[in-house]
Amino acid sequence: RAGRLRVLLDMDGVLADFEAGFLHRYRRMFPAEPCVPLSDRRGFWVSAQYESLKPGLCEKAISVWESKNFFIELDPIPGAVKAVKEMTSLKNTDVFICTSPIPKFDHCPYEKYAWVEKHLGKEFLEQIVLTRDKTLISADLLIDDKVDISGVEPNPTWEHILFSACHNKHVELTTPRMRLGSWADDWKAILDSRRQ
Ligand code: UMP
Repeated sequence: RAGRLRVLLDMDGVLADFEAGFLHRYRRMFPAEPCVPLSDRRGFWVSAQYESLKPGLCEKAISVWESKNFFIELDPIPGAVKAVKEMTSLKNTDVFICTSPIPKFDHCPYEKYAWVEKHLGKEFLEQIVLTRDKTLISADLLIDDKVDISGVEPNPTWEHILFSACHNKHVELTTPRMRLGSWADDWKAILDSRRQ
């Protein structure tokens, strides 16, 4: 595959709107409990921020994304579907979805596949990588909204592009790292900067 660019796209927070879907369902399931507006979200772990808001809310937050139909009902992030289709049609470009399923496997892995079929089409099911450790997967780029991506491989092959999200937009990046503010930004230029 010499001369081709391989891109990994994270799913939650990059293609599917996990944060908005979570808040919406949490308020429906726990109307009497306090919540964190998206503008106040800090840190990747929703469960940790909710626990610090009130003891016991960690468990309640987890029960939200463990519930049936949570993942399939997530709305696409604005511009994501168009961008993925466009990226896939680019010359010399291989696009994969790289996503970490939650350990409770009753619904999540199934619904992630169903979401991809629904929004990107059956052909795209071939491009899904489910892994809890993204450092194992080799690629040129990983577009992901999680600030710290680590695992057993100390030197992943990919360059991490931080996709902006409500929980990371205040984070100041230390090492010279690129950000993609949204799918309206120039993601093609970022891909081109990594081409040989
Ligand atoms: N997730 C948690 N706890 C949280 C927030 C998210 O377990 O507080 C899970 C749900 C998503 C998964 O399915 O993380 C997303 O992982 P990435 O693929 O985006 O790294």
